[in-house]
Amino acid sequence: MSGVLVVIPTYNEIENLERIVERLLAAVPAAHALVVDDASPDGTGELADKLAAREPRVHVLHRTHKEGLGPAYVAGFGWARSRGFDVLVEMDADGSHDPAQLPDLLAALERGADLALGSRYVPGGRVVDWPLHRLLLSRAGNTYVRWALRLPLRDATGGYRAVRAALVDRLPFEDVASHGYCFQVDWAWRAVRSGARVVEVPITFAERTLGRSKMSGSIVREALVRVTEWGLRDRLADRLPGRVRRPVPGRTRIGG
Ligand SMILES: Nc1nc2c(ncn2[C@@H]2O[C@H](COP(=O)(O)OP(=O)(O)OP(=O)(O)O)[C@@H](O)[C@H]2O)c(=O)[nH]1
Ligand SMILES: [Mg+2]
Repeated sequence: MSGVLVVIPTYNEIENLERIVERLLAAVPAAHALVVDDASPDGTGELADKLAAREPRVHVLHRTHKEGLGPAYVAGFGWARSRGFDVLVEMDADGSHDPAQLPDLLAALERGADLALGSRYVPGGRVVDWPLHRLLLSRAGNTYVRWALRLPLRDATGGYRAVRAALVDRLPFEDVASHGYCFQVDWAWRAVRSGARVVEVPITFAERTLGRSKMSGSIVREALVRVTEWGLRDRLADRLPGRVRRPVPGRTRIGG
């Protein structure tokens, strides 16, 4: 598959970054990596610059503030599109996503998918070494998402995915406002509703061994509030036959 860019968002991942980039380039030598760093105080951004200086397949996008995962990916996707990559990949820096499984995601795109979601909760998928409370939170979150949004996915919150750039161009990413991992739910849902071919590919997800998690209560609350709001709005729209969810052509102002 040509033109693959792996976007790796980082915030304080100095112990993990070099290893993940090495593993990635070993697993898929044709891929390029874009590190999107939100001015990590631990020097991750400077390390990324050093890696980029010695390896032409590594690129860095520096951002000035910590804004969360969503805005980092939106910026990374914009960077990728302006340079013509035609497959974009999301991958964490902390080693939870195994680069050796990236060929499985890319193969799903080659078989015709627009979006391949690395899934912990389809047959063959696994979670290794997660404390029970994290596993329960993730399972409960996904169950709620499936029910509230009527989304036919087992793992909509995961952050290891590959997407055709043509789908990224079709979805309105600029108004995907979410910061935490509900960003992942948000755009997976948009992809499914747009009629895209979305498949789940089993992955083995491993707990990070170095560095600290950025998961927080506010990320969980954001996801809960937004998913509930989207689900209610969606159901309400179904119940009001007079309401249309798309602009009415006759009322669309042209050139105005
Ligand atoms: N650029 C950027 N990257 C971030 C930000 N928050 C998290 N990340 C990165 O996003 C990836 C996922 O974050 P994690 O902290 O591993 O979150 P998580 O996977 O939900 O939590 P754990 O499973 O506990 O590690 C990692 O590579 C982080 O460094 C952010 O605000 N900005
Ligand atoms: Mg992680």
